[in-house]
Amino acid sequence: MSNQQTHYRTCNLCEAMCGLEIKHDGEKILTIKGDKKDIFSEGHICPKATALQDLHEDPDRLRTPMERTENGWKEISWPEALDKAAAGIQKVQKQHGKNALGIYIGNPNAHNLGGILTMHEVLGAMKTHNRFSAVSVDHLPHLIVAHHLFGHQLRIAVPDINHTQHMLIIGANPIASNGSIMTVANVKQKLKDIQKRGGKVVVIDPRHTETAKVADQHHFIRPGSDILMLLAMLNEIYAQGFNVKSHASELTPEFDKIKNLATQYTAEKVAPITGISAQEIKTLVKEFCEAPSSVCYGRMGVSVQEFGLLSQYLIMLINLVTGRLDTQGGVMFSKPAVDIIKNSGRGNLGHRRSRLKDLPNFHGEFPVSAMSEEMLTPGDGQIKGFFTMAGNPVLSTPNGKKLEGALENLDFMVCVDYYLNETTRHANIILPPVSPLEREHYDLTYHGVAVHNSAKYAPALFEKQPNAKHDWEIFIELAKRLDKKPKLKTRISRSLTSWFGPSFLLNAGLKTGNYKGLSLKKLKKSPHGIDLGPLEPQLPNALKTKDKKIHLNIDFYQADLKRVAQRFNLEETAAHNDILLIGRRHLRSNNSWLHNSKRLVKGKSRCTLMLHPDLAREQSIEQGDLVKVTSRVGSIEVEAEITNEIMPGVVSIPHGWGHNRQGTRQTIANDHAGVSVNDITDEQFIDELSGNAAVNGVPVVLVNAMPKHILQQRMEKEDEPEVAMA
Ligand SMILES: Nc1nc2c(c(=O)[nH]1)N[C@H]1C(S)=C(S)[C@@H](COP(=O)(O)OP(=O)(O)OC[C@H]3O[C@@H](n4cnc5c(=O)[nH]c(N)nc54)[C@H](O)[C@@H]3O)O[C@H]1N2
Ligand SMILES: Nc1nc2c(c(=O)[nH]1)N[C@H]1C(S)=C(S)[C@@H](COP(=O)(O)OP(=O)(O)OC[C@H]3O[C@@H](n4cnc5c(=O)[nH]c(N)nc54)[C@H](O)[C@@H]3O)O[C@H]1N2
Ligand code: SF4
Ligand SMILES: [Mo]
Repeated sequence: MSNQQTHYRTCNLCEAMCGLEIKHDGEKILTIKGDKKDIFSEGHICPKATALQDLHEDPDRLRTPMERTENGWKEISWPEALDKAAAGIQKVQKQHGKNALGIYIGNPNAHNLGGILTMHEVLGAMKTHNRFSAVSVDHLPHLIVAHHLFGHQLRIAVPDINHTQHMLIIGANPIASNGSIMTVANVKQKLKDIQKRGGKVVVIDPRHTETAKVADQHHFIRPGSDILMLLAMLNEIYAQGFNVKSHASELTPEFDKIKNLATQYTAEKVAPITGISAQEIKTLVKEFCEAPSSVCYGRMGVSVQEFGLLSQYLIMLINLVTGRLDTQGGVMFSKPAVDIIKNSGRGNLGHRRSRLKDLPNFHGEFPVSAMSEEMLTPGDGQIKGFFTMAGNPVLSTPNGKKLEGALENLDFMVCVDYYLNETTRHANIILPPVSPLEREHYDLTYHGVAVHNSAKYAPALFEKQPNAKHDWEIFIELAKRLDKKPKLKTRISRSLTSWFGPSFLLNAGLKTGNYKGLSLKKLKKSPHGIDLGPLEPQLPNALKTKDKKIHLNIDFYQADLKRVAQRFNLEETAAHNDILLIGRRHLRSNNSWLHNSKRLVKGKSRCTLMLHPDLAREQSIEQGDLVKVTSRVGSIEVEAEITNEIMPGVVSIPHGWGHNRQGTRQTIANDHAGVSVNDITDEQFIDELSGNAAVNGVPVVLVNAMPKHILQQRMEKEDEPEVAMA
């Protein structure tokens, strides 16, 4: 007899916070659809949502702790695993000092309520300065700009996409990524709505992306040259007299200094290098400024490249001097129910510098680009033990090959992860948490950068198995073992969390948060979420600087212009000829870890090298040929996809593939392996100002490794081709 039930929750896979309606019969999932009544997403979902079922049911997903032994992997009990994990970490730290333990925090932690609320327990107990995370191949520049200007790393301004009349999108592809540092569901519709209201969408990207296809205008830009375009735009704003005073500028003591920041970067001078003509840059500025409202927004393409921080700074300056900061339709601050800003550190840049590369840390984390070298280079402070939580840095961070070698040589490694994958296969102990459907959810992170204020809580859909642990339970159990003499306050908070689960912390956050009268009880009564209204101007209250002013720190940023001058010669009349590598995302992927879902990976290989027909001709490459792509650090071989979608002189390979490593346990991903672009991204290619990795704009050389017809013959002959084809 069927006993169909309906469960509502928010999808935790990407930043878009889509409401899901899950029909199930006991433990059996029947359907996963968009929740039409969800007040934030109104029924929108993407194909990844169904992967939550695949993930939950995946026989490859680890359900028991694992120990690597001489005879291979062995299942062990939780008490044994936790004891061994703690003992191994303690041994490393005892022998080589506290900092001999490295920690890597991966992206899915940000989508994990219990994880966020308890991570400090385990980090605190480990007491190492050698901490890294995916932030430094991602949005580190956003955090630093927010920290400097607004006084807190999480006081991030987001595009008011629901009200803007003009959206300038630089290096972001929200239609594939579903939006980032801009939590918005159904972004395609939101962009179309801008057009319906008579507004405009303009995209600047070296590829004619899915987003560019919807936009009114698209300009190709030479990778890594955005900073020049942005400087020229800033100068044009003044030249055309569009700079305005606003309530935000009144709060900015250094406002008048912006005008002369870098006046030599005129549209004419930067045009040949960027590939966007002077006239086009002038028109971009004119249209942006003449629109009744407008917003300039940049993501991965401008953040994770050589001038990531300076570019994000310029984007903020452009919004500020045109009066678009904290105004409707411009960049605004979200007002989440739980005030995460009140409850977390404001960020601190350069408090420490990395041992070898002398890179600044931010908020206690060193740039991930420094990680492998810190493991490989002997001396005081060398990383000998490693702890990862929800991360796959072998596939996700620059020069994954080098990292792989470093992991092999560690004394001890523990991973909190539910897959035996490219990173965790190096662990001594793997501690697997429950699946996302077995835990409660409230989006602490992404309500904080949402384009509309709301709050929603969902209980776990399925009760976890008796022999299973949440991420937060693992963290607390490890913390207890590592830190045997905690302070009374810590002991109490650990005990309460262990008893009541993280929702008791969430409830406290709601009750002391930004809206009176909210509580967990109230949220539980509203399974489709509670609407808390559109974004509203919040300056000066939103500022977390002590004097309630916006601090431009102009000297700090201006100093970085030296690097720009060294990198680009304005007297040149044409761009360099280097072939530059960029990344891309696909709607059916999620970084490196959803490739074990058949529904998501089926069909034609997506791990291809996109290149323009002109470049292909120059390099004697034809459609489907296998191309050897070489950078300073190594080579990969990948199938050519010749397309007008990408600008000449640029090639694109998506990240997160390369599931052909030996000894992993992801059957479907193995069958659709692809190659890892991060085997050729360069850990020495960074944004020196922030330490952020530069995975976009990596110079590469192409060689035709094998024409398509030979490749096909080979593949027919061999069951297991030598080259990784998905
Ligand atoms: N489907 C899917 N969704 C995801 C993810 C995923 O892996 N798959 N990942 C999630 C995560 S962790 C994040 S951080 C977000 C990222 O979200 P987005 O930043 O929107 O995603 P990307 O596709 O990386 O977009 C970057 C764009 O920058 C362009 N680009 C590359 N180099 C340059 C350059 O030098 N200048 C300019 N102007 N453009 C450049 C690329 O062509 C690309 O279109 O997506 C999230 N959502
Ligand atoms: N070349 C290139 N490289 C990139 C990017 C790019 O655009 N180009 N994008 C970068 C970006 S934006 C990001 S965010 C990073 C992502 O980098 P990472 O965060 O290191 O890697 P992911 O691929 O997201 O791997 C997540 C891991 O967490 C595990 N996992 C998933 N959910 C959970 C959970 O709930 N609990 C636990 N304990 N484990 C879980 C998965 O099994 C997987 O092993 O990649 C970066 N790397
Ligand atoms: S867009 Fe993101 S949040 Fe929405 S269903 Fe897809 S993966 Fe989930
Ligand atoms: Mo990310």
